[in-house]
Amino acid sequence: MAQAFVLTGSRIATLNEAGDGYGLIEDGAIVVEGDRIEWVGTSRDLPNVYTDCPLKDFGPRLVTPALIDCHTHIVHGGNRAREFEMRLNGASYEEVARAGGGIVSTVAATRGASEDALLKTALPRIDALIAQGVSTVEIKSGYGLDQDTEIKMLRVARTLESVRPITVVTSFLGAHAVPAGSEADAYIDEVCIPALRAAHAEGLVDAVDGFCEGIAFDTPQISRVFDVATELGLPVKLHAEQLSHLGGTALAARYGALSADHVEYATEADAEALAHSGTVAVLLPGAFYTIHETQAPPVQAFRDAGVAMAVGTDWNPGSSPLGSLLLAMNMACTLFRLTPSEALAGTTRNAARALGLKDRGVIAPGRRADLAIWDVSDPAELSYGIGINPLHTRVFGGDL
Ligand code: DI6
Ligand code: FE
Repeated sequence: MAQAFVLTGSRIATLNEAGDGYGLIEDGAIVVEGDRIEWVGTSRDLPNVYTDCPLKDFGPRLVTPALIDCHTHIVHGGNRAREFEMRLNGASYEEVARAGGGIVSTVAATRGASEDALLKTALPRIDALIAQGVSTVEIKSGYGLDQDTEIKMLRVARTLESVRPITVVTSFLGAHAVPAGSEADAYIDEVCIPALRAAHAEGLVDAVDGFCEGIAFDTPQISRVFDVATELGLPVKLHAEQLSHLGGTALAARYGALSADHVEYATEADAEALAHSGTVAVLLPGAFYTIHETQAPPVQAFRDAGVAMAVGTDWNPGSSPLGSLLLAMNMACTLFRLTPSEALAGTTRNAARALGLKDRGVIAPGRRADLAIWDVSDPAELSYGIGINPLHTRVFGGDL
């Protein structure tokens, strides 16, 4: 096991539950042993037992938990820049769709790409997130919509964790869209659910997701997928109330989902349901921005009900080609009126909760030593900057 060391000299935002939301410690010290945090506090209170440990003084910088992107689709083939240009040249969504655009085009590109090709295009995306201090990333399937390709996507997600210093958490998203030529109910029963069983049997699935929306699946169809997830002992999460109110958020709460994501059209009653089930509301400002949505999530209702809020990039080739979790934090503040403290909690403590991970997301004894050291003094600078990356050093599992 690597020798213990003491990280000193900096301001620490522990993001623990208590205090001002940041859990700030001035002139703090963190004792790291192996891949865990042993102790955290002020330098003057460092216990004698650690005084012989090597010091690593990062000076007047800010230390936070490493960031967690709890909602991405970074494994996919092709890109949708052409349809972006078509739309800006006045083409309607229908004309784009008729030209083969939309999720359908990404499905075709993903089906046609080899596992190696998908890995090759995903590596720069995961490297971009690592460069911003991300240590844990959730990656979904959902662009195969057939068993072989859904499994191919999840294998690539697992491979990413073996070739990069990062934790990958996978979500099966077979219920993402109805493939061309298929009927929704038949697709759920004859393709999606068998693919979920096969992917689970191969150890590729950490959670099960779905897209509950008029252009995707209704609550009865999502329920059939969630019933199988429950039978397999897998947690669930749901893209819910993104474009309309279909009852997805309430459904997610009924299943005790880890998270309900997008939730622009969630109601106060939905917020109460999420609070009761302990489900995290994952805010995805990148999609809201890209599709020019006007209905912001009911952030004040989530606050009033005590719903934990997380923030993710939703990095996908269509509705959110957003490659920066720091920019997602800025957008969550500017577009959804989150405070900088809520935005940072949304990419650390609450993002860990949205993934069901209890061993990270705050700086506290026993948690993973996943840390980010920033060239800033005020934690608000992390959300304040637009397209600015002040990362100085990322510590992954205790490794500098
Ligand atoms: N919601 C979205 O915004 C994306 N998927 C989903 O469930 C759209 C994905 C795409 O446009 O490729
Ligand atoms: Fe998404």
